[in-house]
Amino acid sequence: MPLVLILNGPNLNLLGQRQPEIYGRETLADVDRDCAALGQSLGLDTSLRQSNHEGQIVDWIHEARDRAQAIVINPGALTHTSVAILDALNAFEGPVIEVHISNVHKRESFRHHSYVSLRADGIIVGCGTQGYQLALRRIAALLGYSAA
Ligand code: CA2
Repeated sequence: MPLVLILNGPNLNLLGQRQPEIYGRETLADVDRDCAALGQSLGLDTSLRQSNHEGQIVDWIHEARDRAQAIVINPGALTHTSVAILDALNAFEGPVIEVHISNVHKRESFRHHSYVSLRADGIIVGCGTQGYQLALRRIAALLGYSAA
C-alpha cells in the first residue's frame, strides 16, 4: 500500500496535555491510532512522527522522496519560520497537505503566514485533530486509491 508520512513539528508532543481550549484533548498517540485505522480503510499505510528539531523534519522529508507517496505535515511554529522545510518539500514530488489544529487566522498575525503553504496542495486549518483524517481522505483522493 502507498505510504503517507504524517509529520509533526515542535511541541506537538504535548498535544492533549496542555492548552486543551486551543488544541483539544486528543494526544498525538490518539491521532496516530485514528489515522492508522482510517488509512487501512482507505488503502494507505501511515507513519506518524514528531520532532522538536527542524533538521530532523527536513531529514524525514528527504526520506519520503524514496519511501513515501504523500506527506501530511503540521510543522507547528516552524510553519511560520522555516525556509528549510519549504525547500525540502519542494524536492518531494507527491501530494502534500498542510494541517493546523487551531484556526491560525483567528490568532496572532505572526501565525497568518506559512512558508509551507507555498508548496502545499491543500491546507486544513481549525478543524481540530480531525484535520489529520480530513487530510488523509484528500490524499487518498489525490492518489486515486479511493473515492473518499
Ligand atoms: O494549530 C496548529 O496546529 C499549529 O501548527 C500549532 C503550533 C503553532 O505554533 C502554530 O501556529 C499552529 C503549536 C503547537 C504546540 O502544540 C501544543 C499542544 C499542546 C500544548 C502545548 C502546545
